[in-house]
Amino acid sequence: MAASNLFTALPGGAKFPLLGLGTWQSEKGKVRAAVETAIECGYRHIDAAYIYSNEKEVGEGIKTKMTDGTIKREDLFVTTKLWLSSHKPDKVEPCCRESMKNLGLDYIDLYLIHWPMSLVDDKGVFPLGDDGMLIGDDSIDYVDVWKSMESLVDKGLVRAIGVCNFNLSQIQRVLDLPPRHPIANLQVECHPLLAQNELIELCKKYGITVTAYSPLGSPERPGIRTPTDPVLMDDKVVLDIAKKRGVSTAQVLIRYQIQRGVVVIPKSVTSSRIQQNFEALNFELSKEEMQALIDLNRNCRLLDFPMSKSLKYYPF
Ligand code: NDP
Ligand code: 1BO
Repeated sequence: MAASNLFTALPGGAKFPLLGLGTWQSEKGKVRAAVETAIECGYRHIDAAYIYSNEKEVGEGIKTKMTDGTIKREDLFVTTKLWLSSHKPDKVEPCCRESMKNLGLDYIDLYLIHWPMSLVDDKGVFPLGDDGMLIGDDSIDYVDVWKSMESLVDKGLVRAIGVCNFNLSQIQRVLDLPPRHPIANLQVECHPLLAQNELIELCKKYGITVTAYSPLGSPERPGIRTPTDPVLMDDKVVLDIAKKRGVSTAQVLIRYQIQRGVVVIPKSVTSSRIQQNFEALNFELSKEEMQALIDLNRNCRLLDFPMSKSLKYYPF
């Protein structure tokens, strides 16, 4: 049976596909084909970011599939993200416009603040000090960045806005602003070892959709590994469910999010995996299997962006 997309809804009612293709660390020479394969399989949601430095190639993949008639612009949901060195009020719109140009799009479906911290804007996109830590601009408050994001909606450049990597109190501060445009989405690391129950509960209360990043445990994530680091796709509980069902552990991890109503964006540049991951839309985990995955939660964060730990507003 061919898989077909499932959707959640953004606050304004726009359809938001529960499964999307991640593109962080997708090599420039591979990501165009990955996007094309994904769209051919049925994906209608692509997750990009300015800092991934591959938006242009992502855009080429999108363009090919629009030109050959596989999709129309309105069939596709594209997310991208504002980088931290573009948080000043006069830098937000240019960064957004650059992403639009890179992607070849005249609007973005969902534009996210990538992190709550800000970086200085005169030393490149990754300004590192002698201590190897990122150089922040502590004069910028993410609440003001949010206000700049709202003006992008007013101008029609983006359809919805949201945040990534904000903690509970940071989300609450944005919610406490006089109502203008809603927080449409929170994108955070999320998988059975880091279920994010509190954040999801808060988001549910305020109608904010949640996207799970690194849903497969991000095996390519940068940083030093120790032998005790968990390998999510090799977890025994996940393996047992996969074996019993005749699916892959990646499919179990993707399906777990879909059944929680959480949007999920596994990254792959491998055609067979892109297809396989999409087929997670095709089966259902039982109540007992879901409970076994829920019971794995131990607040284990795999990505903590260590070189930003000394910055004001570091969220974790
Ligand atoms: P994932 O958890 O999605 O894991 C991706 C890795 O798993 C790649 O190495 C990929 O290999 C491999 N893989 C994919 N499918 C399968 C499969 N079926 N079987 C075995 N291996 C598989 O990691 P990411 O950290 O990339 O997270 C996903 C996306 O979330 C990112 O790409 C990005 O779009 C977003 N993200 C956002 C962040 C934020 O701060 N907002 C932070 C981190 C991620 P291969 O490609 O070689 O097939
Ligand atoms: C620093 C970028 C993390 C992936 O979104």
